[in-house]
Amino acid sequence: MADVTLYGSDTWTSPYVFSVWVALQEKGVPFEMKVISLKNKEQHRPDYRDRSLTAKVPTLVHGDFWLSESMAIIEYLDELYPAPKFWPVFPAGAQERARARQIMMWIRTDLLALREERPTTSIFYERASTPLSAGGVAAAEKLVRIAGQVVPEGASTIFSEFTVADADLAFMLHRLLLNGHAAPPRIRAYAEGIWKRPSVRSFVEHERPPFSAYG
Ligand SMILES: N[C@@H](CCC(=O)N[C@@H](CS)C(=O)NCC(=O)O)C(=O)O
Repeated sequence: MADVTLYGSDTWTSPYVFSVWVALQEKGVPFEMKVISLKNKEQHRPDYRDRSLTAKVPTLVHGDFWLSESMAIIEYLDELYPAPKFWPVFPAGAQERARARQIMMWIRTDLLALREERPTTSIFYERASTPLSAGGVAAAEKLVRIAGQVVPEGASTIFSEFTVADADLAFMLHRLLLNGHAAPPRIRAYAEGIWKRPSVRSFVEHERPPFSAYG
């Protein structure tokens, strides 16, 4: 039996669960996946709420240690299953690692209008049907500009190897791409390349309940 359990949502739409899932898949460690219904407020059940602290997904359980917040989980997993035996979450080199963390934290804290107007349900369920607001357009432009700066010309990853920062950036870019928004060809090619990775596909293609189940 795996001694690591990951809690996610039953709709498989959380970008934060996605990020942890990719890290676990890439590390190749066994883990058990458990899903809860956010629509049914299962995150607020006292047994889950009190152990996760934040009452959110993802939450990782390792033995009797419960941890939520995707960045904290990913950093913990990287210490639990370190390189070189396991795939490293972050690139080699202090500045590259700092850049990866910068990108991941930025993706988690900025571009609110884009996240609201092109929610992850528009990736996995029905596409968005309303145009972006001025704020959404500004967020989309910022995303594309920054992707253009951090992904080198002709490269398929931000750093010399794939990292979770690529998974996060490609996920955010797919809010645009799958909803019919234009992106420079090399940014589209980058995001679509990352989207083909088996660790990413296994989340993207995971079975989901019907759209009405999302809450
Ligand atoms: N900063 C957190 C965000 C986690 C988060 O917002 N998870 C959402 C699902 S995408 C959630 O659990 N929502 C339920 C709620 O807020 O009640 C992380 O990086 O893990």
